[in-house]
Amino acid sequence: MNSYEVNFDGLIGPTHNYGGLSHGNVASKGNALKISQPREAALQGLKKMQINRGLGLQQGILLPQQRPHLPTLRKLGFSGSDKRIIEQVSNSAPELLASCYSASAMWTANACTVSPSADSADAKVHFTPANLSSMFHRSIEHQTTGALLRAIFNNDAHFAHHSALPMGAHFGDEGAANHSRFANAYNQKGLQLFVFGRYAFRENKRAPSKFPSRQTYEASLAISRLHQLDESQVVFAQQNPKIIDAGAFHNDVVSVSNLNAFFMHEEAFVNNASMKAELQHKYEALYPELGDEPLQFVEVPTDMVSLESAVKSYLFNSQLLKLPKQRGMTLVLPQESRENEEVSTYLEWLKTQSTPIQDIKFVDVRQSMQNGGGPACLRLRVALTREELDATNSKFILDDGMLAQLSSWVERHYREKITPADLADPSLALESFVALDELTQLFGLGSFYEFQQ
Ligand code: SUG
Repeated sequence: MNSYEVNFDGLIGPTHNYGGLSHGNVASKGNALKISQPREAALQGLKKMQINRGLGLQQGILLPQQRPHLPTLRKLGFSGSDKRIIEQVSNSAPELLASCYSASAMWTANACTVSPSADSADAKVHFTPANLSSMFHRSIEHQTTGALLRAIFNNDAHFAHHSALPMGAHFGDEGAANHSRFANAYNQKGLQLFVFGRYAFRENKRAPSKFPSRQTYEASLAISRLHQLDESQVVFAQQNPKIIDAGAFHNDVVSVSNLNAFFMHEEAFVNNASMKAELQHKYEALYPELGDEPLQFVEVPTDMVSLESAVKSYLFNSQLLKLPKQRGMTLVLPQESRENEEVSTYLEWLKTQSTPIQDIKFVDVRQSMQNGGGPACLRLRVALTREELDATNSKFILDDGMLAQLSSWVERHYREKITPADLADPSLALESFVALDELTQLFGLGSFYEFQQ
């Protein structure tokens, strides 16, 4: 094998909590102020990484960010020692606490957009951290994300790093969660699908009415320019406003792809038929030798799975994996899909059909799910050639030894529970920094976090 899709999962940070911070994310709002279980959350995440590694895949990892993020609170006018800042904020602006404590960087599908070297004019892998400008607690992620990506993909001959797009509503960008790539192999030229929720500079275009649409067309277009993609290899499609209003705040809540397969809800896009036709047409032009219908659409009709069930179960927020030597693909779903009657009936039916999805597995990531993050949210896909994988910082490609060390690190440092009131306790901040300091040593990162500088 000489090319890989490496999944980089987010290591769930020690301050994982339910802040109810994301308007339009049904689970985040529904579980607001619940007691969280950070230790369990992180172990669930590590277990998922271990299972996928056990399937014969390369498994990468991205680290949690410094939380609470005191530099943000300082920017907002709070001053003094760390302890004093936390006390001031909890007394005078408690609404800021959960945002600055959020472990939301765990959802690495929102870390950045990645374009593989096979697609970019300069033959490099391109990374643009997502500005996540729609949600305050997420808008403070991109700088550390960029620094982490540079530390992992630290080789100018192979990797090109961009800054996040300008902040603000016009260029709202949520990264790989709204981006899919289709190709015959990871190291062959492919087709990139950019999905957006609204136009920022054009009037009278359809947009959701109830919930925010986080990604703009203009942001997607800017990423495709930065990544030096050819027009013949990109498609832009608008997500159905109705589905955003039903709670699908990212496109990966209603579709997932891998290689030549696209698993999607029939109401996912404004104009399914024209989007599919454009994808098929451009894909055929890329691979004329493949003959008719080289792209395989597995489209789920509303009368089999309603929008409500799709959003509740996170059926589509699954990992569609091509395992070594496997003919078809494996769909790794959140266990909530099995618990939803409509979805489990659909999955039983799907098993009897001839589609690229040959196998179905379930994982328990319930702690993340309760904040609206399923198996697919927890991972960033990076397609790499063998040479690029060799040029990647090997500490971040997991082996059994590192997985065991990380589990032990979690067991030693994480609280079993966090209540909303615990965020006012400065010792939680201290514990988190002690844990992160040890983590940077495990990964040989030096003084990476602001509190270490
Ligand atoms: O941005 N939830 C995240 C979930 C992100 C899921 N990612 C993808 N679909 N790719 C979000 O809404 C909730 C945090 C809280 O309420 O505490 C949160 O940020």
